Amino acid sequence: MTDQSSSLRVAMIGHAFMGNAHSQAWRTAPHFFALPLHPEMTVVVGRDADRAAEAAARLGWAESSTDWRAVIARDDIDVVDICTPGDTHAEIAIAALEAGKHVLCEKPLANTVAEAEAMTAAADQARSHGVRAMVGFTYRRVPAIGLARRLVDEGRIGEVRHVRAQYLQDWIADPEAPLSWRLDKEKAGSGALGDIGAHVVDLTQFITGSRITELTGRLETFVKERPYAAGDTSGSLGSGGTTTERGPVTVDDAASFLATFAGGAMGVFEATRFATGRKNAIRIEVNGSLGSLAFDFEDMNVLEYFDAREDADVAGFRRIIATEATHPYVAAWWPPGHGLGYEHGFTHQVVDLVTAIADGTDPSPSFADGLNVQRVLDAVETSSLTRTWQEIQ
Ligand code: SOE
Repeated sequence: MTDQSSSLRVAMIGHAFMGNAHSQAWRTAPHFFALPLHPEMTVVVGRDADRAAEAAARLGWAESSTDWRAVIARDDIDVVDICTPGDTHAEIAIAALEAGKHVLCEKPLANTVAEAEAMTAAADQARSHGVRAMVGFTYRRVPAIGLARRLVDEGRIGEVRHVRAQYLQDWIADPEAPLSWRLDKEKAGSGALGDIGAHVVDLTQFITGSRITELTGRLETFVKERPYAAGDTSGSLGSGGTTTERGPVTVDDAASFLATFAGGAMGVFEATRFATGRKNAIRIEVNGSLGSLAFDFEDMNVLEYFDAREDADVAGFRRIIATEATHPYVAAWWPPGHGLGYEHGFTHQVVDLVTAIADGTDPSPSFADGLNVQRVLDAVETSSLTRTWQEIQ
């Protein structure tokens, strides 16, 4: 019998790629971190009963269901974790918040600014009843990224002047890769822009502590038609068989934009799934008046730091291996140099969410932060269509 005052009973909606990542986080977090509340993996929800039951057994959920509405109505659920495509986020999140459940929602928060506004309003309303809402920009929780933020905060690189950010993948560079839901505007909202560009918008604003105020952007769709997928592509990125029939790609393949930050820095952004050879390269470089920082997720345990105050004859970028116990989140894991991976960001997300719920504080990034990112994405789309600069509210 569970002590309900110290447990947090979780329902997860969706069990594909993100559901797998979230499941390992819920499973692992209590084993490595001293959490103030104990997560119970109560129920996983999917559209197909057999596949949901298989996912429950494989991923460690006590039960499965095909009815998210019924699950949200249950008294024995405290947290709803949304791992479904973007077109369902608003409906599920708002229903869960109205039912008094804490919500963790995958990124981007929604498919449109209007949906993100409604979700943020629901989160504001729910907060007055002690209910918390968080959006899953997990890369904030990579130790090297946390360290970058800390160094900027401490003034180590001085005034930030340049922000250079790229998110590069190549999983649909092959024109015969199947038309997955991520290439369907109805389901995904946008393409590279929202799926991966959203991450670098969040990361650069997080690291610099400064918001984007204006931008001009361009979207491109290189491959306008693709073969339909032969099977279910929900859990994979572009792999699997295809049919002979083809359908339209309704999202961008690549996005780029120039931006201005509130603190005066100039930003250059790029997000693409056509950067052949780049698998998950999140590259961020920040140049300040006193130094620079550089990060690449393909070498995710390293943060490069240049201190412009050092003597020129010995100055140079140093590779900080962000695996010291003094680096964010690392103390709970391995001895120095033993490295963390993609999945640890999700574990840290669970730690921060559970801690915020227990402390009665707002988790970060909040739905309001997710709404801000949505406005940036929307501005890039409008700018691309109208060939104009756009201001962000
Ligand atoms: C696919 O491009 C994807 O899985 C994104 O949806 C994730 O947010 C990113 O972490 C990895 O790539």
